[in-house]
Amino acid sequence: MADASVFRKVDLAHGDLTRCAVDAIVNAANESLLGGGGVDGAIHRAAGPALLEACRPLRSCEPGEAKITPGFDLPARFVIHTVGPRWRGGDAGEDETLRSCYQSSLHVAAENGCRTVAFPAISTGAFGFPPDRAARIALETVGECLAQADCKIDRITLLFFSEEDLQIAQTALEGILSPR
Ligand code: AR6
Repeated sequence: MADASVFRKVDLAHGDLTRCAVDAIVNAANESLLGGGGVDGAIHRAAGPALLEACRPLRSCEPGEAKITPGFDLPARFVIHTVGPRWRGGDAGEDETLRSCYQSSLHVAAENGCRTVAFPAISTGAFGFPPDRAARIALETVGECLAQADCKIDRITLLFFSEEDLQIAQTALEGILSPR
């Protein structure tokens, strides 16, 4: 587990990802990368139609992988599109795929010179992943990435759309920082 001090570089917040002025926001997309509902729909609406045109040549994205486009009309410079797992009860590799979404997104971010990255709660909407389990995986994975000696990311925001989901994540962080 990552040293607790790495979490000084992690912000847990409540808000709308499309308003985040960071180097890259992460989109919880589907395999087609051609848009959808939830945060994906909101990102495409706020970025403008050029985002869809930039996604077409990427063709598709496997669950756990990540691909990058410009942010177009968004305040964020880039959008990193990742595809979370669909919840199937927890024994179908969902945790590993979700972990891979965070790892792949941060890898792509660093490759493109991003220092600040904001994530939504991947898979916890339409894909049905339990929010407490997802928050713990998100925190552990970004903590491990930030703890690597060669990590070039300065700040990671985990952005929750509801106060309730933010509270769940704060409780998950307390559990990681002071395990019983
Ligand atoms: N800012 C931040 N978080 C948001 C926003 C927003 N503007 N809008 C929604 N959320 P979801 P998934 C939260 O369903 O579960 C799409 O149709 C939301 O409350 O967006 O990975 C894609 O095309 C929830 O906590 O993504 C895929 O088909 C979280 O974002 C599918 O949904 C994720 O919910 C992906 O499902």
